[in-house]
Amino acid sequence: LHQQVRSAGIIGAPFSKGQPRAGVETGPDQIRAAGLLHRLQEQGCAVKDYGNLVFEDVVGDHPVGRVKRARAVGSANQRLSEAVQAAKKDGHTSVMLGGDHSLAIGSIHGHSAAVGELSVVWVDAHADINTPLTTPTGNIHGQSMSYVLHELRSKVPVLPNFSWIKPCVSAKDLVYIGLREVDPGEHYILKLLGVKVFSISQVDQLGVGRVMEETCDYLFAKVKKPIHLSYDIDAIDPSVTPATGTPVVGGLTYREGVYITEYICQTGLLSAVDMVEVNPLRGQTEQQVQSTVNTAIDLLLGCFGRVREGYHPSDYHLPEP
Ligand code: Z70
Ligand code: MN
Ligand code: MN
Repeated sequence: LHQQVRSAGIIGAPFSKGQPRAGVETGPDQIRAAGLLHRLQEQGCAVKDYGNLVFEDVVGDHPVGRVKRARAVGSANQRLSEAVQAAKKDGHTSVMLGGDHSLAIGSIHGHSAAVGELSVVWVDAHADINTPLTTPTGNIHGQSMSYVLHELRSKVPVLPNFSWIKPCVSAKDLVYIGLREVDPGEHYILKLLGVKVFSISQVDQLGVGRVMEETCDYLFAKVKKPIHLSYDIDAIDPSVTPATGTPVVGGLTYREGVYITEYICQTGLLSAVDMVEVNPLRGQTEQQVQSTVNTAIDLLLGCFGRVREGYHPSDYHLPEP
């Protein structure tokens, strides 16, 4: 309908053990209940809903060094990786609804296993690139990128239930947008690897338009790889998306957030998207929850061709008096 025909393969990942706060596992059902599938279909997008994954309950999942709940996270991500591979093999753009951001491990792994080398655009207040040895919290949602980057292989010990993970992304194929709460070890890693970062300060300086132009110029410098968009809802300002585990003041505006999705969609290279860290239990009012969930939906609609300027059918005829 609007530009090319697309199809979304929706995978619900009701998982919260990459971080300590309950409720983020209800994200997929809340996002569906607010009308995601209908809204996608309304804009001409074919939709296949693969339902929610069911995750293994791991007993005796005691900390490994600082890292919390490694076995549950490893097991859940292995299932997710297989689901993303299946969605890609069915020809869809994979849409993973989290759940917490530790799920990017399996989503990126499965995407890469199905299509090969990827570009990753990570939109987040946080870099989520701590290793198991630099993590200040032990929460794996703050470590996801460290498990999938080739360049960190020798810095990351193999955790229980993580041995299936093979690093599959090169540092040069990763761009961050919106960062504003980065730990010292993460900042060191970003500089060491020369990762392209548009912090929220660069968004202020350049404007989101130039940030997206420069993001794509950078990623497409050699070859155009399929894009994996990993979108943490906490990238957006908490005045708009307060229902999330770790809101950080001074985030992307609603408009900047949506523009990122429109721009990525228009490249024609979007191949998988994660929408994570929507936590309805963290909203203080129903309005806060609705604003967060509706923003997550609008970001996903932007990924599938929604444009704010509006549309008309190609055979539109202007009525004459
Ligand atoms: C911190 C850590 C994080 C989201 C918090 C925080 C990471 N850097 N990610 N909330 N979504 O625990 O590693
Ligand atoms: Mn994150
Ligand atoms: Mn975050």
